[in-house]
Amino acid sequence: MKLFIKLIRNLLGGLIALVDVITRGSKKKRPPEAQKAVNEATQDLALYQLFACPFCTKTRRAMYKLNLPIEKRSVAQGSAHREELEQGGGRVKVPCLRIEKDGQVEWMYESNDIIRYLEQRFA
Ligand SMILES: N[C@@H](CCC(=O)N[C@@H](CS)C(=O)NCC(=O)O)C(=O)O
Repeated sequence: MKLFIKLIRNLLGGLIALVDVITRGSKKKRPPEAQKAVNEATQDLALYQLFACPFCTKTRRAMYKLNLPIEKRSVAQGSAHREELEQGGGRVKVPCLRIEKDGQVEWMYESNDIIRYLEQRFA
């Protein structure tokens, strides 16, 4: 039964991710120099996520819309990124944005907080 629920959840999550890709539309356009600066700034960010997680889809959609090439790190079972997230952030919950600034690392959980942070910094 548990396995069946997991399967349905993953199927629904995958469907939401697919609909997102089909309907996401266009990215934010910036002059080349501005986009270059944004690309550089996003190198200090990484999104820990799962493909079929609807909260991750929502966050990836915001990243796409804002044209942010943030590295996505899957925390699938057994992956090294899952370990990193657990050790660094304290729990395996996604999405989680890893923010590195002046040698300090912050782990930001909650899709709404992540989206707000990205919009305030890059919109
Ligand atoms: N309120 C959170 C919900 C995130 C959430 O429930 N993520 C699920 C995957 S879809 C998860 O990681 N669950 C594991 C847990 O909560 O420990 C958000 O908006 O980011």
